[in-house]
Amino acid sequence: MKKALGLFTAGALMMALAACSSSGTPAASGSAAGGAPNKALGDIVVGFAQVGAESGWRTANTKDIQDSFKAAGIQLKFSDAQQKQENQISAIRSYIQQGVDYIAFSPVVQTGWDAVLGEAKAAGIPVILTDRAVDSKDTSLYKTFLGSDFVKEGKEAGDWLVKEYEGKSDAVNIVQLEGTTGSAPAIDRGTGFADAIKANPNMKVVASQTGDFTRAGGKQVMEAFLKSQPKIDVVFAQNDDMGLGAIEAIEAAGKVPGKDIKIITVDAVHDGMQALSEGKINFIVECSPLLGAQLIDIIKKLNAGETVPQRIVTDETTFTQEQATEALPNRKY
Ligand code: GYE
Repeated sequence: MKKALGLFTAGALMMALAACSSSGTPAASGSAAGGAPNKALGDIVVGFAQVGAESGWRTANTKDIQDSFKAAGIQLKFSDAQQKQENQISAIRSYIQQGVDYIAFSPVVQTGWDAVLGEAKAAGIPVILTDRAVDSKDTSLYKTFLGSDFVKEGKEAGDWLVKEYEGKSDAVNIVQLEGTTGSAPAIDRGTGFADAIKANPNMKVVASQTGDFTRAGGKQVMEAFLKSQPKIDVVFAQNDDMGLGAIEAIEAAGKVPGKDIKIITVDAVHDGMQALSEGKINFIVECSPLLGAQLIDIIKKLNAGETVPQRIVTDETTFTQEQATEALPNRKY
């Protein structure tokens, strides 16, 4: 026992010496016991590298994050990458150079982050993934991934469709408007949807193309589909904005959205819910953009030296037309 105690004391002494030699004085870094930064909230600086402003979801997400930081009194440096990975990487490098305390970002695509995340790790800056995932094998490159289960969202969209056509064996021709190519939500929603309908040979995705999660993109791709496809029964738009663009294209082609062509979308932002309650969209799977409060919670925990789970999944629901009409007055975004 005595020997073990001696070893412990020697170890503690060595750690104290190491702290001394790296920073001059042991307390210079402000680190408390256990390595927790324990900074006053007002002294914490977080760099947030946002994807862009491509959709209603993104606008709501940006506002919620900015409002949550203001309310918590934590400093926020915010950048908009205009949907370009290279811009996000530069923003993250600049946050590293400025020596922020934490970096949070929503990766526009899944691949290609190992180098810059390695730089953040080497600089000792914890990274929090919000909303979208990266495909890095080394999970020590980030503290946690806070966001939705996109496979589940795609699956719920497909499940609704299967139920809608239950007992019918006529061909159901589906066109899919994909989100940003290579992004986690586009990949995963596509996977979940395909999985849900695969047991029904009469249901076929006859065309699938990216509309980049924008209204203009959704409209343009839908116009092309309406010209090239002889019969379209259903549109699966991987977000509301592309679905809203598709509605414009369908109406311009003299058809009735929601009736002649059924529409399923993901997000449940205000304009999507409005179109759902008007009968122009048939079903929406919710994806909550309100991640700000949870992000603040994670930062507070890390600041206090607590651990956070590697994956935090947001709670979500789905909406039929009747449910949208009921929910609309109380929606926050
Ligand atoms: O569904 C879409 C946005 O990453 C969950 O990105 C987000 C998606 C959202 O552009 O509208």
